[in-house]
Amino acid sequence: MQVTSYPAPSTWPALQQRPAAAEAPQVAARVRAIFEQVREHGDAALLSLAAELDQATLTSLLVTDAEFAAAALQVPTELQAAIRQAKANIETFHRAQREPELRVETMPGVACSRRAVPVQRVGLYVPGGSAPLFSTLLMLGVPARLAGCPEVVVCTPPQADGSVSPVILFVAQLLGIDKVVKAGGAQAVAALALGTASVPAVDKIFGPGNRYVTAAKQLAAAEYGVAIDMPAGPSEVLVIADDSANAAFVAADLLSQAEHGPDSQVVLLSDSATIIEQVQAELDRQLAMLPRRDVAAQALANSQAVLLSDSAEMLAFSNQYAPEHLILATDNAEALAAQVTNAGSVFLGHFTPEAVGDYASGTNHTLPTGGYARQYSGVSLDSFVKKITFQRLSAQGLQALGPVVETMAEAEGLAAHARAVTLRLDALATDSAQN
Ligand code: HSO
Ligand code: ZN
Repeated sequence: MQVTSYPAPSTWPALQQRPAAAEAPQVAARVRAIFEQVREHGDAALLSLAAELDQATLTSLLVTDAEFAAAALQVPTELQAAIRQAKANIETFHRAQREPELRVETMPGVACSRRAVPVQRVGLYVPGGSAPLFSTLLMLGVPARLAGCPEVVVCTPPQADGSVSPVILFVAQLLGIDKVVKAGGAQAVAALALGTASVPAVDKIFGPGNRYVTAAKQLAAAEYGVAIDMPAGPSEVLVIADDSANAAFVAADLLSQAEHGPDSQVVLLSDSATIIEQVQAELDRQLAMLPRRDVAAQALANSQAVLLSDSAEMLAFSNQYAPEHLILATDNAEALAAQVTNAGSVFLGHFTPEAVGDYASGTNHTLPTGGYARQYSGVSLDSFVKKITFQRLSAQGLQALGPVVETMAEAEGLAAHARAVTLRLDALATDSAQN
């Protein structure tokens, strides 16, 4: 980690720089070509791209019943139990996010309401590769199910032998998801956006992925009328540690983020030079023990430790950085948390590693990165619903509100709008004259 002591606020933006959001033009061009290939050749394109990019020869794009049946047998019971507990917690937290229908009478006879209705067709992208993140399927599948989305399709890249991680299939079954497509990368996103014989087109695409997946989601959103969960970039954590922090715990948290990928972002803020030194020593010690130490070391090489003067300065820095994950490794974490204005998800105190939120506390781990925590929320139940508004006016309601609308419509020069009201008011006047 690079250490900077007491930087002037004018130099903070340089320290807060994420690695260039490298949407290289080559990536965008390749993604566009893949969309064309999927549009023209559908399933055949997915099969040939699986062979080319995943080195997998597939007999079927969809996971079969036999593959599902075999999956559970391959998942150790201890892992099954852990997954069930995580699922229960994620369900409990997300179920509590349900909102009852909102009904308000804004004026006598003017009834307005709002109701959450599920997005009808959703596509969930679950990354595969060296570490298939089955936890991501829990984080997306649980709220999709709770929201009541009628059609849920999962895409995940096949392994070279043409299989999908049994743990991913186990989780899919637990969630009652029977459509799992062996497709990864931009081609999976293209299939979800365009539809093929095997892959239904969806309304919204969720899930993290590499640069190609991210660029494909952006293209799907920009040109194909498909919604996406959020712009996704490399994962990141910022830790605020004062002298009450345990350096070994802090180092472990930094490393758990660093091991995600070489471009992961790790930031340590402290008002104690001693803590920074201790954390660095712990990083060296713990790094050596990690199977993914090469990845973690690369991420750490681009990471910052910043010595600041007090907690107010640390919070100001953090709010300006807008981290995906914020860990408050301090005794007074509650007081600091109250002042957080920009962050995806916050972990309070010395016994709350980010890892608990990544897997099992109940909060969602699909969170805004790259500074988007300034304006985006993480995935939640809300991400899987639209809120439709309804209104109904009684005759009295229209008699009260109609003149307001007539006046405004006339002022905007929209005579047809005014007439839609006037005709009805006239009819009501005639009715009451006749009665
Ligand atoms: N930290 C990742 C999520 C994850 N961690 C999955 C482990 N598995 C992004 O929030
Ligand atoms: Zn993680």
